[in-house]
Amino acid sequence: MTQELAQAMLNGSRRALAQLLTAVENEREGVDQALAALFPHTGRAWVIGITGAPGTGKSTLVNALAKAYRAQDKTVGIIAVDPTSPFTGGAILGDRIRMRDLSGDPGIFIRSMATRGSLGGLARATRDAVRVLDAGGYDIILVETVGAGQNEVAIVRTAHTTVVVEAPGLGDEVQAIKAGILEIADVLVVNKADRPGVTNTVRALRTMLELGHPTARRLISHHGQRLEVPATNGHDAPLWLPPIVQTVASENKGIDELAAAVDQHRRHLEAAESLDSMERQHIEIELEDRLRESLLRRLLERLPADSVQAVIERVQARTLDPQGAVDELIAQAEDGI
Ligand SMILES: Nc1nc2c(ncn2[C@@H]2O[C@H](COP(=O)(O)OP(=O)(O)OP(=O)(O)O)[C@@H](O)[C@H]2O)c(=O)[nH]1
Ligand SMILES: [Mg+2]
Repeated sequence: MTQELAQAMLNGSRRALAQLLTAVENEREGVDQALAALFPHTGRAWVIGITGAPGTGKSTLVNALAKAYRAQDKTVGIIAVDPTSPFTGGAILGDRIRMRDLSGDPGIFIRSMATRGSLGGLARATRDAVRVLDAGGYDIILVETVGAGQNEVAIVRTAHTTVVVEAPGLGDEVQAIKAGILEIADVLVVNKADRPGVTNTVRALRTMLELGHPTARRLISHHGQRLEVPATNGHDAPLWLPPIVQTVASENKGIDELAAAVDQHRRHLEAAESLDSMERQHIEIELEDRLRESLLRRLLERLPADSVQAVIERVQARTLDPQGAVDELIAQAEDGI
């Protein structure tokens, strides 16, 4: 059934695309075969991750950026990932309303996704959803996630360009270091630049960026003058220092500059021939994730129903150590894996 959906989507059916995304989100039976059929058609889209603290304006920015790409005649797929409970649903409803003005355009496809299971499940669903849109022929794929710990790391494993969104006056600068979110930024956005405190936020971010990239610029002394030269990564490819772009997403200000910065990052990766190694790294991480997930599932399927509970009790009673418990569970399922 999903195989036919895959074919219908490749033939341009929007309805089939929507159904496939639902199948991915719900891990429906047969979805793996559909994804396998689509896989040869992937690898063309440029995937942009948009992450940042709640309320910084990510959805508004995604909306504005999508319009800018449409003006360049590029088609755009949007995935808004909501890691919160599916029962609150507030954020998604808000996103739907904010992005409503995009919805009549056949060159745009928007999908919100919520976690139902683990964070790992969400990362997998997001990756697969990106693939579906990629195979569907969308030129640009925008993935919005709330920067809340491990989420933004998952996005980096999917995105070519990661945009980190900050806003003035939230003490976000401090949050950013705590979450290590700056380290994953290819482009930094200070949105809500119409609000007071913008210059402070930009200055704080710039300082932190330079601290975080101590090799990004080298100061050399040349005939008594201090010269700044770009450092290299050892292969004579210049390092990328994330630009800081100021935007007012709600007024469409700074959006073309943001699109230009993303484009520059893309050209940087292409010129430095880093794209191949980036893709190889993404694949390696993905295979490791999938392997871990598959092996665990197989192991659990082969164990008697109460064996995990039984070892938990023994560990709690200190009659078995945790690694011993793992060895024992594996031994019980040995012939199965
Ligand atoms: N003043 C101002 N308000 C903005 C700007 N951009 C967005 N907003 C407003 O900020 C609020 C939050 O915007 P969203 O786009 O929903 O923010 P978000 O980061 O997607 O929020 P979550 O998905 O809930 O984390 C909305 O009321 C927007 O209208 C801006 O540039 N300036
Ligand atoms: Mg949002």
